[in-house]
Amino acid sequence: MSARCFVALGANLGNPAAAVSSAIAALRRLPDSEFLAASSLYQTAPVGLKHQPDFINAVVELIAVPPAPTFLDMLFAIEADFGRRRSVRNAPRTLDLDLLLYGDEIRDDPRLTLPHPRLHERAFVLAPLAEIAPDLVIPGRGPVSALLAACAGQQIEKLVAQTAG
Ligand code: PH2
Ligand code: MG
Ligand code: MG
Repeated sequence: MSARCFVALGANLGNPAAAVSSAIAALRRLPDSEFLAASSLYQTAPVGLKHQPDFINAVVELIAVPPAPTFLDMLFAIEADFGRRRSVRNAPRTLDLDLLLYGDEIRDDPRLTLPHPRLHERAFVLAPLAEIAPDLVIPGRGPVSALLAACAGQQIEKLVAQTAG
């Protein structure tokens, strides 16, 4: 069994652009999965708790072989490697990895809700997702492009990739 997955990355402590870039590299190296694409990095205003630093966000696409709960554990292990300490909900973080979609699986259990329950209302997820999968339709929610259009007003800025030399 395998599934086309999308994972959202977010960070707003330390050097968040470096953290997100090296987390993308860690996702490329994940066993039992095939890395397909990474979006640009985006600088985004915090949603939820307002008085915290801007975030760096991105989304990656991969094919995962492990079942969704096992794959989620692999994401949590990467968060832990990046020094993530869990405190209050929506607190600043060194690295957050959210499983957005695992194929077209729909589930709602205490550990894992699929599709991610807030992805459809967050420009910081929808913009990088639309960049790498413009024709994607979110099960139960609709086309990613229409969802993103409905999020106008949320402050996000695509960062231009720095080229060496
Ligand atoms: N993550 C949150 C809450 N708010 N805001 C932005 N801009 N980016 C995030 O990644 C983010 C957030 C909870 O995980
Ligand atoms: Mg999150
Ligand atoms: Mg999370």
